[in-house]
Amino acid sequence: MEKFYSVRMRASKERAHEQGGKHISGGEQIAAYENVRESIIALLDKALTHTRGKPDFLQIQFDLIDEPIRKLEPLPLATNKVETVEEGRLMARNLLEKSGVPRACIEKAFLQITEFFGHRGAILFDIQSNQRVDHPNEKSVRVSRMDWPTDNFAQWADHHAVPRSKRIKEALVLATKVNRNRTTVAELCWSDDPEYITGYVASKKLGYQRITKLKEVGDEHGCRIFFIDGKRDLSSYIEYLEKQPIFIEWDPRLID
Ligand code: PML
Ligand code: MG
Ligand code: MG
Ligand code: MG
Repeated sequence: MEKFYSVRMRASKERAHEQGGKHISGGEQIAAYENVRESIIALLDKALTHTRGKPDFLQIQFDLIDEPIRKLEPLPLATNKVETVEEGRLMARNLLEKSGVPRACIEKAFLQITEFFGHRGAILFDIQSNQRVDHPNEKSVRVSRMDWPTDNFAQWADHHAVPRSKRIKEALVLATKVNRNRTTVAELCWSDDPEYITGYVASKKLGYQRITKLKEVGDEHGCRIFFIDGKRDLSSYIEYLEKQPIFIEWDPRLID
């Protein structure tokens, strides 16, 4: 069996993340041994050229994956065009509701949303108790060990007339891993990169629903919230997010 390595990067400014530094960039790849160098260089470039600033803390690590890598079909994609942030956020709330997140829970999360900005990982918000349930130490959860082989992604992108953008690829990889799990009801995300204003709502039910404006240009506040069913086991869910290796693989015979 071919061996694969999980390669991951995180970069921050004014100290490391755990010492309260500002998050600059993070990234995940899975590579065969002969491609590890290329992955490390790609992640290094991502961190050194980031629009959130020049990092003064950077960590890149790799480790052997010793369990089977599960394959998942990418979520179907749709793009919703909006003109204003208000329209975008209203659409996000409606898509969350259609995905099965109760209205009261959506309102509660939006009221608290400024507390969810500035984390490097994701916030877990339970739809049963209407509150944040990832760790009290405020660490948030980092989804890891996932990738989409370049050629298959390029085929998918060309077929869907989507740009072959690394950003879209990385976001769809994460959204697919997260939303194909039964504990996830839906995800809400927009970037913390000041120049990037498109975000999305994703769920099993609606797929990956891009929304073209969820914040103003120049705004460095991003968020990633997983609305989850807290009746299910939280620790095995977090274990899945952090540890289960996933490859996204699009089958061109399945036209969505
Ligand atoms: C990010 O930049 O961290 C998230 C980007 C989410 C949207 C990507 C897209 O579909 O355009
Ligand atoms: Mg990020
Ligand atoms: Mg790669
Ligand atoms: Mg970012």
